[in-house]
Amino acid sequence: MSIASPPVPAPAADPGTTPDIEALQRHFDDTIAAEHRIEPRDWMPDGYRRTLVRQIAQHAHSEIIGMQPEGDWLLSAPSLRRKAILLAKVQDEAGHGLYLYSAAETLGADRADLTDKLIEGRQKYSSIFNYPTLSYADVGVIGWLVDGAAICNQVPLCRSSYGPYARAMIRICKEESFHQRQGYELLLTMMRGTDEQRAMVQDAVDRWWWPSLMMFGPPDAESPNTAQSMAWGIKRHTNDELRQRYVDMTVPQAEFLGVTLPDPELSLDPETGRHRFGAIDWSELKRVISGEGAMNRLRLARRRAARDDNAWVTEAATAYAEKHAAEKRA
Ligand code: FAQ
Repeated sequence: MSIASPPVPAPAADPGTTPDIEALQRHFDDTIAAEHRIEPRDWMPDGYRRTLVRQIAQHAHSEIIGMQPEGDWLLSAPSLRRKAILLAKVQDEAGHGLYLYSAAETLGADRADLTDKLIEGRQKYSSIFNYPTLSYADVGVIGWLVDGAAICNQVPLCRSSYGPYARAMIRICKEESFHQRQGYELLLTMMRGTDEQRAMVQDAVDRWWWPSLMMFGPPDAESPNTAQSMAWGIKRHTNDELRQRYVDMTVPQAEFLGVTLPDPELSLDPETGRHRFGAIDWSELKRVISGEGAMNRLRLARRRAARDDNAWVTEAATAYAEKHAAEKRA
């Protein structure tokens, strides 16, 4: 299904008259119902704007904080080839963060303010990045499972009703697809290696499987935002639908790889063709989201240091831009 820009312009109020909010709301509702995109210039309800800023900012923060777990292995990559691949991947995540902060800026958010909110714990980032990377197999498993979950979640966002977000997601998903393949290729290489390498991969899968299922968010019955976000066309599927899709996609990949997913209840339901899986420990997700995961403090401390240590770059760039703007005006 494609989403086009609205063919009919929103009703404009004559200068000096009070805008007709009901007409604007009707036009917004019609645009959403027709599966057309909302663009930055369009009128939108405050709740729609707030929800988008919340989700896009959280997504951007996740990409930037998400550079850390794999970034920890840049200096210890086992070969020049692996280092070059990992460098490219981590750099891509920075790019994703930038596209997403830019999308948030089209809604009137200020990027520096969003970063402050992240550092002060007033905005979230994905729970998955609060786990440590203990061996190089973790780099492969992050590519396979974490990027795999991210793709599952993000491909439908390419059809999100907000134009700048949807367009950013198209490019991000293409790059995430490369990320997943490099992770899977790394794991295939290790699985064809020594017993010790195979054990490293299995250990990493054991640690990352359940947290990757939690990336999709709380179960639908406990997800306060899903219903409204779906009505607005921001989200296209519920958390549980996407989690199920991810399990169904990943089980055959695990079999091909030769690893065991750490869930004794995992089984194929022959009637539905879908996989049943065991109960997720939701108390762990709550704990990690509330800042008590193994790596929360370190992740935010590093982000804070990066902001503070590099403030002079922002100041210099701002002064340079102001100087040139003044010269132009003169
Ligand atoms: N972690 O009502 P819902 C990546 C919060 S990028 C932390 O279901 P919603 C790429 C949620 O914000 C990964 N918090 O919320 C990469 C809400 O709190 P709030 C990030 C979570 O928004 C790979 C509350 O719980 N992807 O991996 C989590 O409708 C490798 C209630 O939840 C995105 O952000 C969680 N897992 O659905 C980078 C995708 N789950 O804000 C580097 C876009 C829920 O009300 C290396 N986001 N919460 O205070 C989404 O699709 C949605 O926002 C969901 C949550 C599905 C994450």
